[in-house]
Amino acid sequence: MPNDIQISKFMSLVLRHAPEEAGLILDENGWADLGTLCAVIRQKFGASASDVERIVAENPKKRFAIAGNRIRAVQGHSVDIDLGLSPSIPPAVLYHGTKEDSLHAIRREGLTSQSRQHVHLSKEIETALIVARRRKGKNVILRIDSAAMAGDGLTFFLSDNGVWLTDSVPPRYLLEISERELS
Ligand code: HQG
Repeated sequence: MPNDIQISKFMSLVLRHAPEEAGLILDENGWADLGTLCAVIRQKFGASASDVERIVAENPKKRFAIAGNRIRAVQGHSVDIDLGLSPSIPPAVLYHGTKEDSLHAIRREGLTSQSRQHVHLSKEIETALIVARRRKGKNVILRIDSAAMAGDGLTFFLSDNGVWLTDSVPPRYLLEISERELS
């Protein structure tokens, strides 16, 4: 039984950040050749093409999309690709989970995309908490006034797996949620 999580992490790595590690070339929309990826995965993990299809279908966050003989990650890229998403009107409020260590910089410059192409935001506060908990340290949840941002002409995109994406969030649209409100 191949290690699905390991394979999924490898797929995220090569489809979002380092395609060259699997000899892949991403087109301008982030699509890569599925056969090439499956061949690398067979060699590295002993998993078949149908395992790859199953891993894509069963991925809990629906991180990947297959179209014919092509595959791509639906968000989270650091490589410069265009997902081709149309701007969407966001819910009035969105959330972002982060760590206390980052707060000083975030208060000063707002949320910036760091190594990725976008800032990632969620509709549910619970999702933001899960994102924050991926890292060590004290969790901080930020409430984003997305209605005001959209009203000021800032653009949002909704990824195919339900993540809200935007270029950056200036500090004036951020509100820190206290621990008390979280419990
Ligand atoms: C922080 C996972 C200092 C930001 C998750 C975050 C998500 C700043 C970190 C997805 C900052 C970037 C994305 C500033 C933002 N100064 N730190 N001005 N602005 N930050 O991993 O949102 O499992 O690139 O708060 O579930 O944590 O990969 O972004 O802590 O959906 O599919 O800089 O990754 O999805 O970290 O996570 P990341 P993220 P997957």
